[in-house]
Amino acid sequence: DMSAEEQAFQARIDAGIKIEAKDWMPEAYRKTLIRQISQHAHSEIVGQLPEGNWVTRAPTLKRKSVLLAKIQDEAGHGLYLYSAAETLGVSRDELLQALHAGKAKYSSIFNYPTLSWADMGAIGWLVDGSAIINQIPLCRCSYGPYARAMIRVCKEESFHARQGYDIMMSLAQGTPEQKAMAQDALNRWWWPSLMMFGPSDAESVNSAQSTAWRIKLFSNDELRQRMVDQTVPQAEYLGLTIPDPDLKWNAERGSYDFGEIDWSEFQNVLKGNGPCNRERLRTRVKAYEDGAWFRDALVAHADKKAAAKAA
Ligand code: FAQ
Repeated sequence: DMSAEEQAFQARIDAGIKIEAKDWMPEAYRKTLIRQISQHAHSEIVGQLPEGNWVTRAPTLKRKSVLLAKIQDEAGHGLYLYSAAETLGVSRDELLQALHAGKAKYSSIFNYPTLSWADMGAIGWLVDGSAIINQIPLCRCSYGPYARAMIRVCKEESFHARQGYDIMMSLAQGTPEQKAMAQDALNRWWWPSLMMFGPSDAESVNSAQSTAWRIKLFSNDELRQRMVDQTVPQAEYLGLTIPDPDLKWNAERGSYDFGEIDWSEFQNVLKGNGPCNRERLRTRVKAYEDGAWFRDALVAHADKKAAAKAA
């Protein structure tokens, strides 16, 4: 049973009116958004680490500057999203504490290792490609600050996806060894990329309410299907093979059928037992601790300025 306030709120959502930070909202709506936006922010921040691994080994100066720019964009997205979460009344410190304590989630995809340069191509192509498919609808979600943040984020993500595909093109058209590297990266990143969209609709506990609130405009499975349909022709153009023997065009549906995802692997990564979970968290905690002197200095400087002004 909805209260009169809740009914009015739902009516605004149904009418496509954006909810702003100072508007009344149900506590559960606030909580859901804090959960999703902070997970998204943490994903951007932790998501810098797999690529950071290759900055010093990029094959050319140009590749290195493009990769650096991409990783800096991700830092920007993270900060942008933490600010969006803060509009809901949570502090950045609380959010970071939850991440560092291993309580907050971030995308499963960033718990996989980057073993070769080709992984920089596969991440841009498949991971940023999936992120765009998931985030374009979020530009129209009901919460104004999140929706507006997504517009800029999506523009930058499409540059990221293209730089990844460009790396894949160079490798796929290169020597047999380079082409094999590209294939190996596709083999390792394909299934984890499909897992980015979350559990199947049947298992997605948050979907019904998030859809009613227009935080989700498409289901996990719908977006996952969109990713497969978009990516298969791109793999064909590269001359690479998607590692799924069950992948097959379904003329009746006008979509590709694809094999079953290994959901036990997904659950295992969510529980903290993926190949890199511990290393990722350790790296973030160390970065935070190593930055303590700088945060202290900022506060000391601000205090000094305030004291001088008061005097
Ligand atoms: N990993 O009921 P649902 C990027 C959790 S892109 C970890 O379906 P919901 C760009 C889920 O939180 C990546 N956990 O949940 C980049 C929930 O647990 P909870 C970030 C996952 O929220 C590229 C539980 O499973 N993008 O960073 C995952 O309705 C390259 C049940 O699931 C976003 O966050 C997963 N893959 O739908 C950066 C986009 N999937 O919270 C660097 C915004 C599900 O109840 C380099 N987020 N879970 O404890 C969303 O659209 C949604 O939150 C979904 C999940 C679709 C991810």
